[in-house]
Amino acid sequence: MREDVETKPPIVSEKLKIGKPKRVAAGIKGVTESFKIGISEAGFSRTIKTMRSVNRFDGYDCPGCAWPDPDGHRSGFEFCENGAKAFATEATKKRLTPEILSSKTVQEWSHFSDMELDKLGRITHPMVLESESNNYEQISWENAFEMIGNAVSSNADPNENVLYTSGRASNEAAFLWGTLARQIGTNNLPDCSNMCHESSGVGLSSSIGIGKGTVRLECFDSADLVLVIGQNPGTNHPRMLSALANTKRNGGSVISINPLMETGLNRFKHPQEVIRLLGKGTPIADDHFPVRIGGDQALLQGIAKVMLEDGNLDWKFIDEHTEGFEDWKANISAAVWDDIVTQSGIERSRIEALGKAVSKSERLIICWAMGLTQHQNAVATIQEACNILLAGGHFGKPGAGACPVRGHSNVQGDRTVGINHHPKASFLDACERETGIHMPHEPGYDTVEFVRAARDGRVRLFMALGGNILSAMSDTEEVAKGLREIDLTVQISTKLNRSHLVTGKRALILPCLGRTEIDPAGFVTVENSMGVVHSSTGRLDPASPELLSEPEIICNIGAKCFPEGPFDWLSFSKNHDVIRNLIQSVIPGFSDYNTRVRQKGGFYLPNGPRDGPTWNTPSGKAVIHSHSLLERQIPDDRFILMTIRSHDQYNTTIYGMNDRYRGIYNSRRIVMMNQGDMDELGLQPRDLIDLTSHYAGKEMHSEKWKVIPYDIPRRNLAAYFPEANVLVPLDSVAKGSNTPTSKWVEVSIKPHKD
Ligand SMILES: Nc1nc2c(c(=O)[nH]1)N[C@H]1C(S)=C(S)[C@@H](COP(=O)(O)OP(=O)(O)OC[C@H]3O[C@@H](n4cnc5c(=O)[nH]c(N)nc54)[C@H](O)[C@@H]3O)O[C@H]1N2
Ligand SMILES: Nc1nc2c(c(=O)[nH]1)N[C@H]1C(S)=C(S)[C@@H](COP(=O)(O)OP(=O)(O)OC[C@H]3O[C@@H](n4cnc5c(=O)[nH]c(N)nc54)[C@H](O)[C@@H]3O)O[C@H]1N2
Ligand SMILES: [Mo]
Repeated sequence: MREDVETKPPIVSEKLKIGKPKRVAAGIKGVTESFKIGISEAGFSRTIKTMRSVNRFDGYDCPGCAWPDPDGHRSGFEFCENGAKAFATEATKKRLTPEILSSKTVQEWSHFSDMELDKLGRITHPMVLESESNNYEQISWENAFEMIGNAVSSNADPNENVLYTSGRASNEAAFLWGTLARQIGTNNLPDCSNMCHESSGVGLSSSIGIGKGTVRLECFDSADLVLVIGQNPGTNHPRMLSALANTKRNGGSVISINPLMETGLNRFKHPQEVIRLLGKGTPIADDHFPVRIGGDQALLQGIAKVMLEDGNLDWKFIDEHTEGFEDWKANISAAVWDDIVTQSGIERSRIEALGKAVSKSERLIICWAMGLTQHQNAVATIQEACNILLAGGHFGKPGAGACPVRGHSNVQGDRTVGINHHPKASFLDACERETGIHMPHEPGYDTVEFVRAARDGRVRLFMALGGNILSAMSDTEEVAKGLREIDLTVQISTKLNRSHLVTGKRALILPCLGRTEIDPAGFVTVENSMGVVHSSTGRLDPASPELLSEPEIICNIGAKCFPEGPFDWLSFSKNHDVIRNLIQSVIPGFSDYNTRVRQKGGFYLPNGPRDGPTWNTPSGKAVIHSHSLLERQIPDDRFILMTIRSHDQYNTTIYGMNDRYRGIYNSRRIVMMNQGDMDELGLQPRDLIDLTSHYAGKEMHSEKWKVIPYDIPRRNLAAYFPEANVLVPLDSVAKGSNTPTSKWVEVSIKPHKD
């Protein structure tokens, strides 16, 4: 089906410029960049208006990331450079009208780069791609909903329907989306979380009884030690640097564990504290451990070894609150230093010093993101981190705890309100009671299982509430194969991306309001990375009068699929308060939802390990899990590649071609390599190489990457996603969470020959 539509962005020759990585994050440059980007895309007055309201108590929730806002005082401008880019890309004045979109075939559009597609602007009207056509055409909302209703009723097996969610969807939209899937009769609810923090959810749930972090923002003020593992906050969670600066100011230490020394962790100038802008900025990390890719489990076991030898543990806490300690102690004692040092790439004496600091800490926070979650042993590694926190008694007190730093601004909320392919029976029972809809209990597909099912011809309808499954998922070609097998693919979205071009036999685009825009049904709500539920109110005029809110789109689909009831879909379409009343009756923790969410800053959801500590586990205690290290044999000619974000992208949305903090300009098709490895292979900066990934006998190829020298451990490489997703094998996943191993791709390298 339209096999000639390009699944990947074109390879163009760019003039790559290599500079020095930046030593200081944010500062004046961060502020000027923010305004420059905003004003160029959205215009002066819209930029000022929106930037004044972002993350304010009565403003809109920045779609840039899930980092929380202060509970108390907030400055006039609570923004960061990347929040500004996220705003500008949505509030842009450019419009992708039906005339423009239909003027080219999907094949022609597919030769545009991802950045060029995004820069076409906001989609203004519902559009359809008919099976015999290569051009999208305008369709009425009514006919579009009808088409979906017919598709659902003609699919004999409910499991032929799949509903994907990207983590920007509000609680209201997500709750309705999950309900729609279940009324269709399936739990096929893959979501971006499957590719993101699923490993954290799985690991933490079984260790501490909740799949979420256990710290509040103010904990950073009183922590005496914060470990930042596998995370690049300077680019991806810039407002986190303020919290880390507070830790430092109050005498605490920050330690970075990352193959790369990321900008922002060295020095940070708060963009909102103008007085400080001219100074040198706050130094953040006291120490940096350049762990080898995938070496964290070993490093954490090394730290645990030192803690156990020191004996400076919280014995009372261990006794009262945990199980599994003795097994863990035996397991860690048996771990061999040679393996720990080889896998982590860090000398024993350095690990011992780190272990001592951790063992001495009275209030320890461990933060992590994709550097831990996207590995084969991700769940085990996260549980090792949790073990360290449990052994030191770092739960249920201020200044301490687990802090998985979420990505998409409402990915955590979506999970809370039911976007889950294996929901709990208690949730389904409550849903059934309150909606009258019979709820299926059989687990559904996650993203990997969806791709397999689609590829094997077992999916007939795919609908996406935002996102870009084609480019975000591993193994781009397999995803394309899968999507092309499907009868109808539907994208509810704001901007065009490659998932609108590589489609099912027929395809629909349903354009929706964004966060920044006025929604006649009222504000929506989201949950940040620390479990605070709060409101988000758009203030800008919608990009087009045709746009509908996500909840209204979902309600109309529901009404067309199930006109006979028992659920009165349309009664939820015009007032978001009504949806919140329903959520409140189904999900614990949301009592007085509509009242409490109108209070300044919203409200915290209950969190046993943080508030008690109490543990919602089968035994009522936190579980210390023991794991062995993976045994890995990497052939001599192979490298380990991690796929990461540049400073100029939001996942698959490419804002620009620079990675300013890393000193890489004007190209994204680069591979960062240690100078020693380049010398050994006789490679010069900018030389073109071809990459082949290897997994379980399968090889995947990608050509023409420019190599650049970078301060990265030997035999480790870094490249940007989504371009590098063609190299990540579908079957290479984290054990227990099924998350693609985007940070561990075994590759071999050849110089490119024309
Ligand atoms: N501006 C901007 N903000 C974003 C996003 C964006 O794309 N752009 N995306 C959002 C989303 S959805 C998410 S999930 C977050 C992602 O936030 P991050 O997790 O910070 O994003 P990545 O670029 O994937 O960076 C992973 C970091 O882990 C390190 N790393 C890789 N492998 C390993 C390893 O084996 N061990 C250790 N210790 N470190 C490793 C890399 O060097 C890198 O610094 O950001 C969110 N915020
Ligand atoms: N190799 C590799 N792959 C990865 C990762 C990695 O580190 N390496 N990271 C993974 C992670 S952490 C994540 S979270 C996923 C992200 O996966 P996704 O969430 O699927 O992808 P995004 O790029 O965030 O989706 C962007 C699209 O969302 C739509 N959109 C934007 N705003 C709105 C809105 O308000 N409403 C609606 N309905 N649509 C909107 C626009 O059309 C835009 O093009 O990617 C994963 N893929
Ligand atoms: Mo993410």
